[in-house]
Amino acid sequence: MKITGGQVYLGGPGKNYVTLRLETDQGIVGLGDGTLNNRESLTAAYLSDYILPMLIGMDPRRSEDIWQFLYRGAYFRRGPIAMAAFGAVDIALWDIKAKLAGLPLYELFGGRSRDGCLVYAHATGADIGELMDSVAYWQECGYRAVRVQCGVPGMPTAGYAVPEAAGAGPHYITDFSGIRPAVEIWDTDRYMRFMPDALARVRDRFGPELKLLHDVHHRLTPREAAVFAKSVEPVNLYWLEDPTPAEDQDALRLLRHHSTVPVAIGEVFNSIWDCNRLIEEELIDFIRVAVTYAGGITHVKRIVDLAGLHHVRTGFHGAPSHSPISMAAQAHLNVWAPNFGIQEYLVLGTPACDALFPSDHRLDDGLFHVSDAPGLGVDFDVAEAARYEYVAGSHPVVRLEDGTMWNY
Ligand code: CS2
Ligand code: MG
Repeated sequence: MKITGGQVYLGGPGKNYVTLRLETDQGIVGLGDGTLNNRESLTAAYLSDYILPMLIGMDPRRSEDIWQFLYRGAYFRRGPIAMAAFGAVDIALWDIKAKLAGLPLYELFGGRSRDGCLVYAHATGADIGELMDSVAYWQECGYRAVRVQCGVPGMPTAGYAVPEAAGAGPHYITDFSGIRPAVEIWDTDRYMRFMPDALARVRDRFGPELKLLHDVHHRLTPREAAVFAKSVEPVNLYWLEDPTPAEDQDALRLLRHHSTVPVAIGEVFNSIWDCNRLIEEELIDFIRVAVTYAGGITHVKRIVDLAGLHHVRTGFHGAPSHSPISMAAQAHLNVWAPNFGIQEYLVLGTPACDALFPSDHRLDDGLFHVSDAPGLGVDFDVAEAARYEYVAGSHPVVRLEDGTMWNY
């Protein structure tokens, strides 16, 4: 069997999806996703200019060897752009493999470990009143888990709470602000004084059943993160996400020493080497890598297996920037993984997105049910794709009030 050609499509409804189509001499087409939020044209170029020409003539069934060829052959290791481009190829090769076998992808991993997979939505509001309405909206939609982000009084811009109108329904939270990023102002003291009480008020209002998650979005120092984690323990969060930047994997030791709050980290990682210590030393409870960003199914499955040895569950990233193709790949891993935790999943399906990526995956009663169609169970309408083009943009940057550059 041989790869005979392929195309890269850049664009989509509300997001610059990077979609890879691989064609084979047996008429089977594989779909992959290389969408790297905020820098999409770079992975598209990596695929078009370098990878696609190399793949022609290769046997698509040799997905492991092709992964090693791309990773070792690049010489300069890892990095988000390369690993997202490799991820697109890998997802497409697994799609081809499963279609060749006439099986849904999860069967190739080891079959189902569950029927439906727990998902969570994003509740947000510019103030506590809007936030309560937003939590109520997603609970009424059937979600059993909700991420809770609230604007902070006196914080000039939100504080990583996208001030959407409560109950806005299925929508893209496009955090893009044009190619020159908007500047958001952050004040840790205001956040530390306000957020624990806001989270406690949400817990009081919605009771003990609803799973509540909160994303600190890398904004605290390790010490501040330890103080904050301790202060929110009474809220009984399902997880506290990205409490402190984790390039320094040792930074989590302090928090772990002072608090039992569950910690979720990983959406900015692109390889097992970014998180192996966090997992092996059990400094986290959930690993948040995204299949596209972390080199595709082949590499992420290694991360999931390592996590499974250390009581770490999966909580794959699933922001609205993720294509239905990468979300489908994650859905198949979710239904197989013995150490599955939860999946971030916002888009309830918009007509434009469903027209571009037809599939019979479905959300029911707060659980995601993956398609049993052969392969990923998602298609790509090439004619529909012609309606979209790339729109350059970046999400905001963050500075402290004195102008110091901080973490978005
Ligand atoms: C967020 C992301 O969903 C999340 O957990 O951290 O939406 C993040 O802000 C974006 O992916 C950044 O591009
Ligand atoms: Mg996050």
